[in-house]
Amino acid sequence: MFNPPCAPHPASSPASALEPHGTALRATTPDPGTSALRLVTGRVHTHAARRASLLAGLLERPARIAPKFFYDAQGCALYGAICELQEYYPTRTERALLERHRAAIARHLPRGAQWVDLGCGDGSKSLPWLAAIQARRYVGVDVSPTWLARAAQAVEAARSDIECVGVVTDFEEPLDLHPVLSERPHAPPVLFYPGSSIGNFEPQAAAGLLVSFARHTGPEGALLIGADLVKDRALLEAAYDDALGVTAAFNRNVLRVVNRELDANFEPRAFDHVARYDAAHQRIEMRLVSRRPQEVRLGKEVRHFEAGESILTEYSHKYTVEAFEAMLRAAGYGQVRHWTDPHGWFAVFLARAS
Ligand code: AVJ
Repeated sequence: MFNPPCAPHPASSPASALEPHGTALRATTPDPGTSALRLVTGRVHTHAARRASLLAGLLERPARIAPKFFYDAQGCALYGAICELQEYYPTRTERALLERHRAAIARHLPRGAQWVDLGCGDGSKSLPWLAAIQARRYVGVDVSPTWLARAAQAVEAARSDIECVGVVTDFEEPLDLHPVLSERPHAPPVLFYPGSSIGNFEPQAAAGLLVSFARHTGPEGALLIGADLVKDRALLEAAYDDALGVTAAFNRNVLRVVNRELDANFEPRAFDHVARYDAAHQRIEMRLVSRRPQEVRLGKEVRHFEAGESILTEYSHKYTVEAFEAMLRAAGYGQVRHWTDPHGWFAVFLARAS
């Protein structure tokens, strides 16, 4: 799971448009009404593969649902609301951090770069940077063609001279942007990965993702990445279990996605939203906990849930500056800078080969 597709993003796109095509990237042209966006289809799961992985997770003990399934249209709307909540500090803290230090950060970024917006959503987080570093090309990367087209429209509205390419790819698959990036060999890639979405990955997978980033940025490029920092349990748990219940609705909504994807009959109200901070693993663990013994049909399967039995829906790992810097160095980045907010709640890192 990369970045929430919608600013985060409606995950499911019409299957026909997304049939994987071996590993080669395949160019498709979106409907002309949108933009001069060139759309390239990367590694995407077929609908059948998506359903199979969803079913397999639910039949496991304990059951689990991958966070990418949060982001249907309703999930995107709820995530957008989460980002505006008082308790959910990451979005506004990162935004203020990037605004405050944009000039200092841009000084360390290559000019005339390809700006690679990982999990771009509507592209809004990237717009100020395209000018700041005179980017030559915008490469949106997302699981949803709909969001890619929206991001391209926003970019073209801001910078009509910039080339836009959209790559549809599922972030559960290894990232392979080399064919697209090598089309502009003289424009070093700057990979932009905000929002602490790396937190959804377990440590080994996160380390693997950073290695793949380092392979893509190469000797001339750079990675600009946001990471939420370890802090007081009460602050963290409030951010994932807000008083209004928006995060609870976001979490329960995934059961509606499952009902659609698997012809299931989950009753979202029959599950409690629980968000706990696990200090040993330095992560928020979000779960849906069965309020009573219940049978749930999952297509042809039936899954029994005991009262109190949980479904894991998301990990959100938190980092210390030292630990995250060490992860970037271990991934091959020789030069790492970081900026934090006055509270020390969130950090952005700029990593380069040397
Ligand atoms: C989009 C994955 C960064 O983990 O903080 C927000 C998603 N989950 N509230 C996060 C989320 C619950 C968010 N990320």
